[in-house]
Amino acid sequence: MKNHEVAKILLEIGEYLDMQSIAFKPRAYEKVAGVIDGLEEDVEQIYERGGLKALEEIPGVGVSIAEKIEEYLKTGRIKYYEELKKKTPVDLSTLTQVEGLGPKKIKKLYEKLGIKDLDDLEKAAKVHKIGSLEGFGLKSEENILQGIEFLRKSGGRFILGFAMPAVKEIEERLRRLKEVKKVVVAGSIRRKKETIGDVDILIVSMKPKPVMDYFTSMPEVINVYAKGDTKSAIKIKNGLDVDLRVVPEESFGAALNYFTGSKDHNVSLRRKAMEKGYKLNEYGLYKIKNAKIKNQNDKSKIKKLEIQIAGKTEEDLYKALGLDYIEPELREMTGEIEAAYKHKLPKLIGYDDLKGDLQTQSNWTDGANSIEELAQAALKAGLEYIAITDHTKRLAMTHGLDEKKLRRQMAKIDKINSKFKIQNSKFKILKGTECDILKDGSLDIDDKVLSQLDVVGASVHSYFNLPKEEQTERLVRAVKNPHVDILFHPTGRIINKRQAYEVDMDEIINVAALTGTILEIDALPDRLDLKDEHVRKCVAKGVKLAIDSDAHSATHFAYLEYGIAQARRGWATREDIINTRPLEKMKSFLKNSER
Ligand code: DGT
Ligand code: CA
Ligand code: CA
Ligand code: ZN
Repeated sequence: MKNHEVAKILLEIGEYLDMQSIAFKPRAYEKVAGVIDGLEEDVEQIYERGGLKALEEIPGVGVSIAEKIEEYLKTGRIKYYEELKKKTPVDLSTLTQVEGLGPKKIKKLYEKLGIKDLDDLEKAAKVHKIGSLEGFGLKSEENILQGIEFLRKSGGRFILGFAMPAVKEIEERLRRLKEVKKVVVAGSIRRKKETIGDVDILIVSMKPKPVMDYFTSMPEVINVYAKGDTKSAIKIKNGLDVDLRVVPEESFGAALNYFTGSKDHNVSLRRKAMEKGYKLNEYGLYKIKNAKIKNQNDKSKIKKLEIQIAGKTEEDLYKALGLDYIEPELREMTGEIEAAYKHKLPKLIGYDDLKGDLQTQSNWTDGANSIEELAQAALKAGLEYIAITDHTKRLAMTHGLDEKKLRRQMAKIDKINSKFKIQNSKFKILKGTECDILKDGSLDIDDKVLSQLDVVGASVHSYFNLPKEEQTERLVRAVKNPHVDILFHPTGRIINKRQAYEVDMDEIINVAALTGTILEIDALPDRLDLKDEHVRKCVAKGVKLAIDSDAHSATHFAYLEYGIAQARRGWATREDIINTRPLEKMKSFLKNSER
């Protein structure tokens, strides 16, 4: 289908004409572009069917535009467009997406400052070259910078945990519509990938029209790409694209499976189906039968009949393919299909399995809440214990604790714990630390105090750029330290912001296997450090893991869900995660692992 490419070029021609302050014509091009983008039939087919004449029958298309479309269909280019582009060689389609920038302004920015693309624009705005330009001003410079940030964000991938509140809200609202029978969010969201490209929602509905009307006119919609009876696509205010598809009830499982992906997993399932002589698509799993059919002349013909044998649910689909059910988090083509065939898939840790949280920061350092408030919130979130692990003194900007303050905090925790006991609650606060790992791998707090704590976590917050060998040695030394129970956020990455430091994770995992040191999955949505592949290696080597919220506020316990998702993506079971154990069992595990 060539409609979109053609429309895009026509739109740009209009914009180039607008730059030259030509009257009326730009608007005509813009309109035609809109019409062609919305055509049901492919312009190429229209042209093949009736030539120039047929093109001219498209509303708004005159001879001159028809000839340009013909030229494009024949040669793949439009000379007129290329000449316009040569005169003002800028990345027009991107620049016009920046709020407040129209063709005329873009022309001025090019002529006065040589700005051709988003990077140029950002550089110029940052050094205030734009604010002093006639017709711009400081306010519009600021708007431009904000527009760029927004664009960059929406162009890139979104962090799952940060995008989910908006997604859940839409899902809930759809669920409440009386015309909607079933709603489920599929795609990378269902697989719980760290980052998502867009949102894929499936619904079952007997009356899709009002659902689509509602969906495309929700208050957060800023663009409607498509609206139809079975498929609509929108962009919402935060930059996320959301696809909505209506699927038939009897195909629901097959559609859910198809739109959950991953693509590679789908391809492999389809191959599996073919090996069995079946056919799999997003409507179902089909057996193909040859049937004799008589035509009008009473001659019999062989016709292939497709009979649906599965696909109403995902479970029946996997079963019919001879596979155990594969959880969405595993559908990344890393051996899950073979394991499902051999009944060797792990029983993954469940979303309700955590009993405690071993990394939280209070307002003794950079957390927002008091120890007590954190404990209350954790209790409410269904946990039985948390460790308070405030930063240590080297992290001066967080007011990190020294030995003296740590001792005071321990006394305070004892007090709060006895209060919990008085209230007849079994909830327990553990004394802990997120002890800073110094440049040479030694720790920031003396051994005597460390030995009095219930949970010693250690982590790197400085010297991210050491050579790989040195960084690895530094971490190995910390892992080998007999006081260290858990290595917190082991690679230090922050998704979309900071690369992991250079470190040999295989070596760290090997050493942790020997020392019995626990590695952490940090559940903050932009950390999720360890990555799934690291988790999987830990599981394979018997290295135990902790899933911690790294809470800096009482609301952050909700993020534990994403840490669990990460563990599941790494094929971890409940036994692999130490804080699935009740308090006493978890504590005795920590003691035993002490060397
Ligand atoms: P994303 O959006 O980049 O985070 O990743 P996904 O996995 O959500 O991908 P998306 O939104 O492009 O498509 C949703 C699912 O639809 C995808 O996981 C698998 C299925 N799908 C899409 N295109 C194809 C395709 O060309 N072939 C197959 N087999 N499946 C596809
Ligand atoms: Ca998607
Ligand atoms: Ca999609
Ligand atoms: Zn930290």
